[in-house]
Formats: sequence, structure tokens, C-alpha cells
Amino acid sequence: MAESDTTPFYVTTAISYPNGRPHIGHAYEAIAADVIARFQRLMGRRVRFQTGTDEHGLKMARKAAEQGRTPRNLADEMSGYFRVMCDTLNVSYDRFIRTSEPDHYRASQALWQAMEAAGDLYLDRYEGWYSVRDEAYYDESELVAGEGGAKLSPQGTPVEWTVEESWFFRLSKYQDQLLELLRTPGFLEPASRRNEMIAFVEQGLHDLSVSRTSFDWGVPVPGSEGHVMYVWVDALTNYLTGLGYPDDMGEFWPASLHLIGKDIVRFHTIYWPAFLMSADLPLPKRVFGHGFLLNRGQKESKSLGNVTDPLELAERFGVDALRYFLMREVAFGQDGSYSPEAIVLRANSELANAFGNLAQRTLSMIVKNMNGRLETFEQKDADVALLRTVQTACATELPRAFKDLSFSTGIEAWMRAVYACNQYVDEQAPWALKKTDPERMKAVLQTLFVALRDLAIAIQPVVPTKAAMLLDQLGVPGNARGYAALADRDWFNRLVASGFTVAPPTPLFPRLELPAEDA
Ligand code: ME8
Repeated sequence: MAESDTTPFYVTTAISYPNGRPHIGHAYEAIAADVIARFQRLMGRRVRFQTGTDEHGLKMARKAAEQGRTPRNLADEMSGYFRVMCDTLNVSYDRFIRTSEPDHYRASQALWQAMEAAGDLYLDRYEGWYSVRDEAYYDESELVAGEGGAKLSPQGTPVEWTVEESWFFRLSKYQDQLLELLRTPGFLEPASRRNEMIAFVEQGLHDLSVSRTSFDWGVPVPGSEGHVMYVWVDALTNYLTGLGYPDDMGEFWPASLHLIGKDIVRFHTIYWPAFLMSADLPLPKRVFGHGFLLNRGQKESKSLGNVTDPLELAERFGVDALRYFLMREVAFGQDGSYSPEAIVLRANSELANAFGNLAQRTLSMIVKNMNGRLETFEQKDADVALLRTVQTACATELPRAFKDLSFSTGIEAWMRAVYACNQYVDEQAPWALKKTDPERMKAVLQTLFVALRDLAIAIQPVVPTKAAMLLDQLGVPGNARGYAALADRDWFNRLVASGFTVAPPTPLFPRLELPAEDA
């Protein structure tokens, strides 16, 4: 049984640039963070979950200028789409933060002043390369050659030579402390990303330019007219703003987990901890850099014309089927690929045929052959063995894997339990028992009923709506749906005693058709 843990849990996603509409990568990250938040809540922890939009910087300013509008106007429109995406995908955030909000200006300026008071900020001149696309400074030595010898960032984005008066942060001062942090087991995962960051720090850290004067779309630097903060300084501060910084942040800081993509690990495991060290604030406990999602193995881009609207996928295949696919298909941490065929294949074989059908058959047979009435029953060895398999998968294997963020491994364990149930149905053949041994038929159907409850409880974080529908059909009260309830083996007898009757079920996961253009 998973060990109980009552410490508060604060999980965050990266905040997205609202310079366009959300893409599948944004949906992937929001869904993964939501699975984590829901999982921890069901484990009995107090959870705070924050997501939002990162609205300042040159990238936003330039995109707005291209469209002949103000950056705020662009952010207002696009941020709305990100929020709608989260709401549609059932992402259960506690706060959707926008960095253009007043409390965020206050928090960012307070953090700045704390770093200044520590003697870590000084005015100098910046001369070097900047990528607007990445909103990042790069050393000459990091650049790579593009077509025609053009200089590109390590991410393959254009860079421009920049010369400005700028505030600098004494990043170099924190080199040793950062190395120690990066070497702390569990701080940065997956481990492959850790080595890359350690190598970067070992090369020697330069102080970081943390303000800009060539545009004004940012948080003003306190007491330094003409300077706005470098967008990453205010962006990272969002994790504190949402908890009330600089006022008392309560029980949720330090963050339990910053969930981000692999391209922004440097900002979260080097710059961010250094800012916090400087301001004398506790460091986040864990940073996880997930992989990228590719469209049939290719990066999505406007020029390839393969940009997918995640809400279109949700509408076509269903929110829960999409969530299930994304968590099941790709080992979390690695890059993965998706396509409409792959979603349909996965959803049909596992959700519709294996799990949905099991629920539908079991509940229909209980309605048809037992008038929906449950009775206490005697268990045979095969029943005990099946329920043990199901309980182990649901109460131990899936939670252990989810705690490690190994979602596909956890879902696989769950799926094996579903298959075990289907095999049990085939072996016990309740339809044949109906004539030969009706009492035994009832025991078999009710064993499956008990198994379905465990399976439904366990998979709630991934498919919250469908799992709730099934738990409703099974008569499981709302306050008895956490993982701790899996240890309660007396619930069935209480349900029988309450006189609960099973109603004719509605199918949970209809089979999906592959739309003609993809077939
Ligand atoms: O980086 N697959 O914003 P962003 C999976 N504002 N994840 C992807 C992805 C893909 N194809 N493309 C992007 C920013 N992501 C900053 C963050 S946090 C203080 C500031 C992930 O809109 C990306 O790795 O470019 C990041 O975690 C998130 O989506 C937002 O990316």
C-alpha cells in the first residue's frame, strides 16, 4: 500500500508565451501537471496547482508590433485561449496567473530588491548575442552555424548582436552552490538533463544581464528609470507571486515540483535557484524536464502547416481519450510522437474494448440477471486471486509509478489488471453459469463489480470525467474515491446494506472512428 504523506504539495507548469494560440505541447504539459495534481489530491495531500501566461519581453512586443496592436492587447486575447484550453481539458488549476497582473509586478520588484540588498546586482554594459525566440542570452561559443553560415542559438533560433546598458546579476557567485544543488539526487530529473546542466556550470558561469532598456514591455526595475526586467526574471517569479510573495507564502513554498519542458531546464535549475539563493528563499524540491511532443515525428511549425489545435483533438476524440493517450503513449521525460491514428488505436483497444466494455458487460449483466440488486457473496480462490491482482495494481503499482512521474508505467500496470479481469470473465463465463449455477454467476459478476471500483478509483487522475461517471454508476460516494479507500474492503457490504441498485449503464468510451482524411 502506498505510504501516506500529508505534506502540502505545490505543482506548477511553465507559464506559456501568449504570442499565439496554444499548441499540443502546451496541452501536454498542462495535462501532465493536472494528472499530478489530481493524483496528489487523491493521495490525501493539500495541493496547490498553478499555470498561466508569460506576457512580457521582446518576443511579445515584436509580435504585437507586427500586428499593429499593443502587447497588452495581444496578451489579453491570447491568454484567454490558454485559459480556455485548460478549462476544456479539465485542468484543475488553483490559479491561472498572468504576469501582467498587478500582484506580479509587486512580487517581481520585491524579489529584485532582495537580490539588490544582497549585493548581487550591478549596472554595466551588455554586449553579446540574444535570441528573441528563446528570450535568452548566448555566449559566442554556444552558437551553431545555420544555412549560409548564419549564427544560430543552440536551439536553432536566430540571434542578434545586442549592446545596452544593463543590470547584471552575480550568477558566478553561486557556481559552487549550484553544482551542489544539481548533484543532489532527485532535484533535476530525468538524470540525462542533469549531466548537461552540470557540464554547463562546470564550464564557468558568467554574470547574467537582467534588465533591458531598448523596449518597455516589462516590469520596471525599481529605482532605475528606463530599465525593465529581463523577461525570465519576472517570469520565474510567477511561482512566488501566486502564493502571495512578498507577504507570507504559507505552507506551499518551497514548490514540490516545477514541471517544464526540456528546452527551459537551464532557466529553472541554474538561474532560478540562484535568484532564490540570493533572496535567501528556500529552493524548489524538484524540477522535471519533460520531452517534446512531435506530430508524426516532426516538429510542428507554421511553415510545415502541421500545427494542431489541441482543442480540435479533444473535440474529435474526447477529452479523456486525449488525456489517456498522452499519458499512456509516451514514457514521461522522453520525446514522443502523436497522430490521429495512434490516438484512435490506443483509445479503441484499451479504453473502449478492454476497460469500457468490461464495465458495460458487467453492469448490464447485473441489471439483466440480478435486477441490479447486489448481495453479499462467497468468494472462491479465483475471485480472491483476481481481486488481489487488481488491488495491487491500483493501490500499489500505479501510485508508486505516478509518484515517480512514470505515468505510462503506472497505466500499464493498471491495464494489466483490466486484462486480468477480461481473462477472468472468459474463464468464468457468467453467461453459461446463468443456467448451471446462478449463485456462482452472481459471485462472478459481483467480483467484477468490486474490481471495477478499484480500477475506476485508480485511473481518476488520467480520465477524471469517465472515471467519475463509472464511480457514480457503481454507487461510490464522492468522499470515498481517494486511494486510501482502496484499503477499505468492507465498502461492498455497506453498499449492499444500503440497498443500492445498479441502473442500466451508458457506455463510457464509445469506439472512435478514424476520420476519412486520416484513414
Ligand atoms: O518557454 N512538446 O513558454 P513556451 C512538449 N514562457 N512541450 C512543449 C513543446 C512541445 N512540442 N513546445 C513547448 C516558455 N513546450 C516560457 C516559460 S516559465 C517561468 C516561462 C513546453 O510557451 C515548453 O518546454 O515557449 C515549456 O515548458 C512550455 O511548453 C511553454 O513554452
